[in-house]
Amino acid sequence: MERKSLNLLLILLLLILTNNYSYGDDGYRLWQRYDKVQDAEKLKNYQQSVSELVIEGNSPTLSVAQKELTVGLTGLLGKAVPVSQRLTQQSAVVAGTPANSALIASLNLAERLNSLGDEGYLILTANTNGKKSTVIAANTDIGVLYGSFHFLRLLQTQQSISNLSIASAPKIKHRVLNHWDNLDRTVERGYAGFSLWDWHKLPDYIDQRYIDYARANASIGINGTVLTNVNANALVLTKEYLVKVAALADAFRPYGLRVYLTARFSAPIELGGLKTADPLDPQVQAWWKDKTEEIYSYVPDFGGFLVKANSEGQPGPQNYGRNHADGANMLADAVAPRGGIVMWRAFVYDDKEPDDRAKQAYNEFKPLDGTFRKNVLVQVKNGAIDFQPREPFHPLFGAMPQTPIMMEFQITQEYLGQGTHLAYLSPLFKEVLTSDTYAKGKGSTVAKVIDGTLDNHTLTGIAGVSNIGNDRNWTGHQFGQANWYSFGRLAWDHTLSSEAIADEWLKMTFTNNNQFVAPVKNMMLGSHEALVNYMTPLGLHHIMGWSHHYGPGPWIKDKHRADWTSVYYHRADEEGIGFDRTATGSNAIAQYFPPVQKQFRVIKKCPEKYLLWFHHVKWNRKMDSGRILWDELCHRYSGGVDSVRQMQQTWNTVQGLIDQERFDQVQSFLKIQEKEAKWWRDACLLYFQTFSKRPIPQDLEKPAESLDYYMQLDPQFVPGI
Ligand code: BDP
Repeated sequence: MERKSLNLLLILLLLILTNNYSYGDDGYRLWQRYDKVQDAEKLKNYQQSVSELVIEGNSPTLSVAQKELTVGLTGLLGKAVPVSQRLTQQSAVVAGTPANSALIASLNLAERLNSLGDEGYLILTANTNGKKSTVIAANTDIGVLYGSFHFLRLLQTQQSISNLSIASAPKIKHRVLNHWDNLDRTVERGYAGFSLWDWHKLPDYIDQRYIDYARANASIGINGTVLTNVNANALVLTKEYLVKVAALADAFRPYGLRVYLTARFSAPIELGGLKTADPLDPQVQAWWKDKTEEIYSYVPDFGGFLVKANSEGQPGPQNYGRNHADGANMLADAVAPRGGIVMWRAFVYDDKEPDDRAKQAYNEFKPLDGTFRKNVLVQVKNGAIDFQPREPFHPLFGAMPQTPIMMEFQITQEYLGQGTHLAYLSPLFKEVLTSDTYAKGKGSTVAKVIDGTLDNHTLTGIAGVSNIGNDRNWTGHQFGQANWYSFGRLAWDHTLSSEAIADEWLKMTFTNNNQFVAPVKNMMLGSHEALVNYMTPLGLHHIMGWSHHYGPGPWIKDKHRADWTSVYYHRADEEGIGFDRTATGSNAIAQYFPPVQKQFRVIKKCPEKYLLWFHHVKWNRKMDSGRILWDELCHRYSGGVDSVRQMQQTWNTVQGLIDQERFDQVQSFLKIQEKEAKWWRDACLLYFQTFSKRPIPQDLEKPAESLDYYMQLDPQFVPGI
């Protein structure tokens, strides 16, 4: 190489090394970045507090814990951290269980560890063999791994590690991602590329992504993954696919991540050649038992099945005159000998037009309380319609005390702007979890139903429909990562605040610089409400585009199912708007416990955020603001757009505080979000105006186009269908 080009190369290298942000960052590393701590004082303190890493014992999980700690600490401290099997220095990090580590055993932690179960851990500053150490102790290796991630988080978020006394254990047992991934790698309602699972190359090729996926999940305590779509393909239960499933399970196992599959109810017919899939038919039962045994022969710790049955055309026990419990129990019996579980979904509605779809799950499931096997969880969506931007909590929470009820949230933003809108979902999750069902009097929150404390269940679960795909940054939108993250953190501990979760996520994912963290956290915390305002304010719901659910479609009507149309839900007419779910209407309200009914029953008392969910309200009704309903609706829609513009401004102020690549992407996506927020506002207001026949208030921005224009928009090839 010529001297001149060598010089140029050196200068380039120097530039890269001296300026952290001159090269791009594509978001692949999620919140596990482990870059050197920037604050000099804290860095010094950490360097002094961590001299070596001592992990006694040996197991696949301990070795991934060791690897994570080594890579993490080396990166964060900017110096190599020696690993040792024996304690040699002051200020070591000692990780292990009393069973595999003499050092940990010598600390007599049994009493403190006892209450922490199989997955909990302690992080303590302790005296080990006369040396001051940081101890990560647990009953099991997986607890050690979880504790290791927690310890790394302390450094990533620049907290003190001097006098630690942390005890943590998950409040919910099964913390599961639901992938709606198809075997052809398309993802139903997925907006981040194709499925991570490269079935074609499995089992022989183990993509590093599988490992990084498992690491990310373990770092937030997610311990289960349902690999396949609830609209299931029976083929995944064939030998050809089971060997592939086994390869994924092997890759995930060290990280405590168990694999589950969706079971297509008609599989005994499709794969087994039987004439029926009747759950009470002995041959069908035997088929599932054999099939389950076969699955366990490939995946010895297979978690069990997730089932969507008799919903949206999926086969199920009702095809044979049986009920959901008959179906669930048959599968539960098949997996029970191996400790498996069945997650039976309550998202059901049949093909007859109901007087109110919101009532169907409750009507079908409540009478079955007490008839499910012990290893069945009924998985209930957070609201009774369908993952809308905002829904009141599902009335099934608290209504089936004898049955473990599992929460299903949707992390992927099917109804919340899909791939490009920044909507931080922790506030939505928290709003549902903290709702009071009054099932056993005041304080019977949804969280207590699902963590088992309300009705004394030890089998507990929470699921999140994944937003992960093979996009380099995993979730399409950089801020989609925050929703995956917050789902995991809340699944572990639902008492965490949205603010605390956003704070740690931002620090780990971007920077600890408060000039960045403070405004962006604020922006995140308001983002869900902003979206509700520009899409479905005041309790409106299900008014999006037909089938792909992209963009506004309040005019959707006359389709083959009324309860898939928008007019069925908003019921706008010349008098007013909203779905009367009180006694004068569908009376869905009666499915709630009386104190909840009381909150929603009369228009005057009903919180405005749920108003049009429960009531048909006159256009000229006075609202809390003093405006009439129509004007309030206009203000909400406009306010939503304004909030997005505010988000754009906030984001523009942080340029230069983080890498340019992620900054640019978020900035571009916010532009799309603003464009689409306006689209929602203009289309909805123009359409509803045909009923209200009132002007849009003077002080508000006027729609850019005509109603016809919006109604004729017909986006093609929307992802995720
Ligand atoms: C709806 C989705 C559909 C899912 C269904 C479900 O549009 O793709 O299959 O939920 O949860 O919201 O089963």
